[in-house]
Amino acid sequence: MNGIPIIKYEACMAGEVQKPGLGPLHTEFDGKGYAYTSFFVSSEVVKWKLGTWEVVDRIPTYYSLGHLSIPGGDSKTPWAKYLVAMNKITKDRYLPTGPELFQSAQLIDISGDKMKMLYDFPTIGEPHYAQGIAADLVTKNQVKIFKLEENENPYACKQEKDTRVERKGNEVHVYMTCIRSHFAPDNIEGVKMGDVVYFHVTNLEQDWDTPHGFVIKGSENAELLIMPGETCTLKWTPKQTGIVPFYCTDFCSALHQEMQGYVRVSPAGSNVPLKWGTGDAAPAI
Ligand SMILES: [Cu+2]
Repeated sequence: MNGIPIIKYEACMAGEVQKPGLGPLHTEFDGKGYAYTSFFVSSEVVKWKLGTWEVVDRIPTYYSLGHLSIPGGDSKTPWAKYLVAMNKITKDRYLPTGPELFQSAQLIDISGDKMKMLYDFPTIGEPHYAQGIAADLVTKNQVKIFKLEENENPYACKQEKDTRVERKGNEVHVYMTCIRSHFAPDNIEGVKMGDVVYFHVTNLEQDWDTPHGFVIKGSENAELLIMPGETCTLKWTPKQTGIVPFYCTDFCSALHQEMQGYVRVSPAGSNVPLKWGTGDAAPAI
């Protein structure tokens, strides 16, 4: 049809499971010769054998079972110990939460001949074709930090003493660092109305799970979330004169709340020179 070949149903059918249940929805395989099909209308998982097409086991689930997931179930070698049944509706199962109630997922042991219900838990939605994989595929390959010495971002600042603020016409470039629990510089003046400010922020941390956030009050586009060893840039156009705070937006330590600083914005055409620093070196404001 329209150039697409249509294969006859009988020509591609290996077998048919007779009267397995109502509303077959999704089938996953265990790599041991069995298939598991979810039944949307009769709310059950049905296990059947490839080749003989006979039903060998069935287990009820909560209402309107949708998709199933066997970790690795779409590969040649599934980790076929568990199956997760994802249900679309779970009336009366959990505490009321307003007009919409939670859906649920159920963990089923499929390691033996008989399926065993192990656990059920509330969840949101019913993911279609959700995949599970063995944890060590992720844990042994995960990135924990970006090495600072390999940071080739042209706006990177790899040590605090190199932080600076540079003017190029009406562009102001702030080369900034962050580390628990301060920004450098954290006091900046000499920015004027009509300037466009670029904050190039390098996270100096080389520890796992120590991102820092960066945003300035009135920022209209985004905030930054900077991973250890990474440099990110935020563009900001001041809207009015005065003192404008910037701050870390990602909880990073007990002193996270102190992780902030200020930019003084002067009137257009004023001759306030660029100054920057931290602590004692900060310009008086
Ligand atoms: Cu913080």
